[in-house]
Amino acid sequence: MTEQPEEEINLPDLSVEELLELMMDDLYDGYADEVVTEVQEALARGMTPYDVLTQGLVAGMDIVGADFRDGILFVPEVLMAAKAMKAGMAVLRPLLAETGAPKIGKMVIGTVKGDIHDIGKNLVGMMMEGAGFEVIDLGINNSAEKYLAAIEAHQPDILGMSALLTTTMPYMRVVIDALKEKGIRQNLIVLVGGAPLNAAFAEDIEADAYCRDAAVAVETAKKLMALRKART
Ligand code: B1M
Repeated sequence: MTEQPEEEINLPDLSVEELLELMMDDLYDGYADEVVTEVQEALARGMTPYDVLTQGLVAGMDIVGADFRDGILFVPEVLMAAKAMKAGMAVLRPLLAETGAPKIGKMVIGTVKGDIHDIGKNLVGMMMEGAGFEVIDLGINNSAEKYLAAIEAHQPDILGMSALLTTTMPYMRVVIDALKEKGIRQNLIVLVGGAPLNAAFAEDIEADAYCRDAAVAVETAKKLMALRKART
């Protein structure tokens, strides 16, 4: 990544590409306030919230992920970047959720037991809200019991599970088995996602679908909800 320039940067002087580049750099460096200002500037330029999210924040986080993997960044730096990402997402969240449309379904979502990664899960929740779903977010580190209790309390159409670690993704099977044991598996659409998963894994644990990213999660949820409605 490029060094932070010493001179004052005047955001309106930057092209959109330079602005996005700066947003990615500042996210990488964990500068939350700067990221918020740049997100606001990009929106003021007429970029859609979705484009700011994907071309600025998610693109920046991808670089953080690669450098974390390669041992260039370490946990404290990644945490700072994650904080900056969350600050930017907080600006976009109400805009992405602003549809005014009637709710088209209800989703309970959470990261599985043993796993504290929540950025991707939060993004999925935001995009689902934006698409007109009611979203109940259980946060991180959810046991099967917590999922079951939330399903009983909220009666969702969809259960979404996220896992970012190869060591925690098998826990999704534990949750699905618990749904089967309770006799409620067939009442729910189960969607799973997270970087280490794939479609074969989702099929193996008998989830309804693997969602590569938040946009796919929305499309899949809408498609499976429509199929379900057509059957009833
Ligand atoms: Co972690 N971490 N981390 N980490 N971390 C990864 C996942 C890792 C791949 C990094 C690496 O080595 N390259 C690696 C896992 C390796 C493996 O399992 N094979 C790893 C590790 C090892 C760890 C620790 C064990 C490190 C340590 O302590 N030694 C530790 C684990 C702690 C734990 O969970 N018990 C740990 C800790 C952390 C931080 C706390 C520092 C921080 C998390 C902060 C937070 O989430 N609040 C962190 C981060 C940020 C990452 C990376 C860099 C970025 C993850 C991220 O937010 N990506 C990550 C590297 C990477 O993934 N490239 C890494 C951006 C996000 C938008 O993408 O989450 O994939 P993603 O979500 C996407 C899709 O996957 C999908 O849609 C999302 C949006 O498009 N999706 C869903 C996700 N969930 C979905 C659910 C759905 C549908 C779609 O439901 C329907």
